[in-house]
Amino acid sequence: MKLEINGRSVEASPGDTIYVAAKRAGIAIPALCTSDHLAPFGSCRMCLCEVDGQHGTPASCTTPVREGMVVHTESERVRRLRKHLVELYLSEQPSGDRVPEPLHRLAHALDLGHVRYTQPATRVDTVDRSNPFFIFDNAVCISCARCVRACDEIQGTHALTMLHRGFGSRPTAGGSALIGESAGFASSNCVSCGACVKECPTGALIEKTVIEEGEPLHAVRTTCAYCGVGCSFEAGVREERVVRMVPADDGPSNQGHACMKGRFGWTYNYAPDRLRTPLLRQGQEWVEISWSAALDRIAEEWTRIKSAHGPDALATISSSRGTNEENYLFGKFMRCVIGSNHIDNCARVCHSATVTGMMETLGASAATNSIHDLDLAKLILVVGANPTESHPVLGARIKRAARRGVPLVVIDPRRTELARLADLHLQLHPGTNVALLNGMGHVIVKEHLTDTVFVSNRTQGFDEWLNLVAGCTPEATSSVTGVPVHLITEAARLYAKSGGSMAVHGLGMTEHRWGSHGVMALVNLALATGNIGKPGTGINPLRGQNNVQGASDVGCLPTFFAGYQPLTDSTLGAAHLAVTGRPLPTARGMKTPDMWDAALAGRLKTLWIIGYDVAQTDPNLKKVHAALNSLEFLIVQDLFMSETAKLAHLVIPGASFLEKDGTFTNLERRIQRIRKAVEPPNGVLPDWQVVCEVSARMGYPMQYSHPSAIMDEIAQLAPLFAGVSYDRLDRPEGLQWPVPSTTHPGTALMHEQSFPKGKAQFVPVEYLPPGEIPSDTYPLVLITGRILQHYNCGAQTRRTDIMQVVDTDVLEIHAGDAARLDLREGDQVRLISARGEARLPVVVSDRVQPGELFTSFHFPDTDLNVLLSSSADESSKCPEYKVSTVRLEKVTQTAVPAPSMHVMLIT
Ligand SMILES: Nc1nc2c(c(=O)[nH]1)N[C@H]1C(S)=C(S)[C@@H](COP(=O)(O)OP(=O)(O)OC[C@H]3O[C@@H](n4cnc5c(=O)[nH]c(N)nc54)[C@H](O)[C@@H]3O)O[C@H]1N2
Ligand SMILES: Nc1nc2c(c(=O)[nH]1)N[C@H]1C(S)=C(S)[C@@H](COP(=O)(O)OP(=O)(O)OC[C@H]3O[C@@H](n4cnc5c(=O)[nH]c(N)nc54)[C@H](O)[C@@H]3O)O[C@H]1N2
Ligand SMILES: [Mo]
Repeated sequence: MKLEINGRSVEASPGDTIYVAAKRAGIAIPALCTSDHLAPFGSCRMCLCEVDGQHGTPASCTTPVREGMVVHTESERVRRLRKHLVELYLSEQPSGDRVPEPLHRLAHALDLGHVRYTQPATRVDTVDRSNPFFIFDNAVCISCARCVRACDEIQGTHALTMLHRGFGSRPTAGGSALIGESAGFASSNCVSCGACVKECPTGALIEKTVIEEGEPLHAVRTTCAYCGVGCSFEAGVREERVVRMVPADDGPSNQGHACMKGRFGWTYNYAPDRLRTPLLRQGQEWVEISWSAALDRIAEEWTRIKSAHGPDALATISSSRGTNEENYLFGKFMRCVIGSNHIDNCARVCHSATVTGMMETLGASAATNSIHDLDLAKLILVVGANPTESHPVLGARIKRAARRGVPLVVIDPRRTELARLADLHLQLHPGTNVALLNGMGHVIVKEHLTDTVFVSNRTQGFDEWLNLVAGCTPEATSSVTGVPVHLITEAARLYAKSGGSMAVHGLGMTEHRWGSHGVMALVNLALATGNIGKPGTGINPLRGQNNVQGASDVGCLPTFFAGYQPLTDSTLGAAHLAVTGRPLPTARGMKTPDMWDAALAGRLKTLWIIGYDVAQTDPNLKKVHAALNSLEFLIVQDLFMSETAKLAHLVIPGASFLEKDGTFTNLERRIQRIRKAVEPPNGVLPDWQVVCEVSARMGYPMQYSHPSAIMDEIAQLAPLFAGVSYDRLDRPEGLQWPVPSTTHPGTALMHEQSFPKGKAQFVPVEYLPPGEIPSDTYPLVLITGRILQHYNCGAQTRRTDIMQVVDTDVLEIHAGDAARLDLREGDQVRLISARGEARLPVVVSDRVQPGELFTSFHFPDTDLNVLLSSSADESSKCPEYKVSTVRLEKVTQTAVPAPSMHVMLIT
């Protein structure tokens, strides 16, 4: 439709507001309370306008367009009213330098000199400094409620509300808001995502780093280096120092949103104990050595060991925290210089079961759909994932969908935030996914809810699956899983009948004795109901690390070359030789757990570990420590002196994501740029340059002028990335692989027409019990996983002000178990398994069921992973982190009072 704004003809769509139509046409209307991310609200009144034939001056941000409408936003009357409004705002504000910038600009533009109204209309001078990352200064607030709406509409946490009326009106967080004053952000359920700070138009909410260091002078576009969502950020830089990270509005996966860690948890970059110099162990001492001495030493030791013991005595574990380019080069180094495939990455302990399960059924292991599909799905099924803590920006998107009325089904033994919000929560016993998913299959078949056309055109092996699920009655399923029959039936019906069901899954699916079977059982359901290859459907593993997808994609796996090409492919072998000048070793290499066995057996003599704290995060730590201690030469390359680094012979400092160029690939296969915002400290070399230097010293120079040249080589050798180049990546959307040619736009949705295997394969999988079942000695089941505030080994988040929010791992226990064991909140307990013991404080929590416990693994002092066994999924070797049996003993310690602890459970 057409309308006229300020004499110009403007095109608009039905449902647009005047403000939106004007903005699209390039007509700026002043506004303070509007935001592209929020529903129209109309509180600030700055955007008022006149409409011919209509009385009054409506707010353009809340007035819908009509065909033929004639609008004036700069008429004499509108400008007069606007000027008066600005004057009223200013009358409440402090004067001089403290006048918020946008009001200052408006006053100037409207020629507003003198403010006629004065005290006592000034705002209450209250400042809330209780949040560790930002302050709220009511004096410069204009009560537009953008912060309150951001918390409700973007993050879905509802931590803020408007308090009082009239002059006293102001936003507040938490506490006893309803009865009067608030206790501030720290006492609220605020998750410090920063959405309110970003939305605040006046700077009443502002980052503490900006107050301390000053406003940034320029910004560098980059990608967050925590989880696999891959949020785009603008790194604000002032005087060679990052002072603020702001999520980018055109970020394809985050659309301007962020979480606590990405938004505020980057200050580890400036931690005083960042490694700055290579360190060599001499006896019990660490000695600082020069870069050239360190690089020489690696080359010498590796040359010596290789010639004395052969290539099987050397291995590398690469970092899913590093870039694609770095990871590719470590793979290349192992293949071309050492001549083996002994390289792995932390995908092994994470989603390797997804890779195996999806490869076997679909022929490709990555997420079939995109994050955007969460907005298209007609039902969202979350299996063993806790995205509001582990992938918070994606979690917030699922919350928004659920609040729009999209059915949400959650399968998780714990009552997570999404489980509370879900239409159905299937609270199964840990380790029983296969049984539950087969049981849902039984209902789908019995009630004729399969998609017969899809099954016959696109799949094979259906009859074998039918045979299997025929025996999996809801009653039998219920007795194994503990999920009531009616929930199993209802969930199956909803999933099959929605018209577009999207499954997302996490480690509650993979980190099990039968993890890859769980993944296959889920794929079977998607195939049977035709929920794959279409928008808003699919199988979508929520990959964990910022670049765990990429590290595997570019070949840091002992079983595949870059692009998941089989090592024995002769065409690949020829191309490899032509491009690298060296043959591609065809024998499979060692997986990480094989490396521990080889080290203990004396076969593996040296390991080079990059950005991966195995000595804290791998399972069965006593074994891992023994393996590391038995090495002749351990090299660890990290930002910090991690638990693994403490066991090394040589420690090499790393450059952080803010200090280097490269690319990360997120959980929807999206390759995105990271860009150097600041110099690394003290001339630290980025990981990719370190491997080039060592390689050259070992007689195989790898010369690249820039990481873009490394990407060009990846594109040359891996058909999945054939069309990827930095030129093409230099746009906000990046590129989603497969990108088979330089003109191919990338792939948002996989398997639309066919599967890499042609037809997808049903793989019937029977339920088998977890590695350990509760016994009299170990009667409780321990689930381990993560919390919102800390990240994996914690090396980074523990070096930020996040410590003011959470400063310990805690053991969550059901109230009934706590009472039975005479435990009170804060009591220290010994957690004992067949492998060893850990010590940590107890918190009573309704997130866990009776007989089950939960804790995280973010603090080394907890020694948590000492408890876990080496039990793992058979084919992928993904460890069984999610089920261990334990018993609890209260630590009777009278002399020392319980330490005060900062804890915040997300519910
Ligand atoms: N804040 C934060 N975010 C992170 C990380 C972090 O450390 N902190 N780590 C990153 C990494 S590396 C990864 S891999 C991802 C992981 O992200 P998630 O997969 O969400 O991680 P977890 O919390 O380990 O486990 C998810 C859920 O599985 C459930 N679960 C346990 N056993 C079972 C079971 O038998 N069946 C089912 N259906 N569910 C079960 C747990 O109760 C838990 O809620 O997060 C990434 N993001
Ligand atoms: N109990 C239990 N244990 C678990 C899990 C669980 O669910 N339960 N989950 C497992 C999973 S899924 C994973 S992925 C692992 C993750 O565990 P880890 O990979 O060990 O943990 P991270 O904290 O991700 O980071 C490892 C190291 O990388 C360093 N680093 C970060 N960026 C860079 C860089 O650019 N260069 C270099 N050189 N170093 C860098 C950090 O300082 C840190 O020391 O933990 C596993 N452990
Ligand atoms: Mo992970």
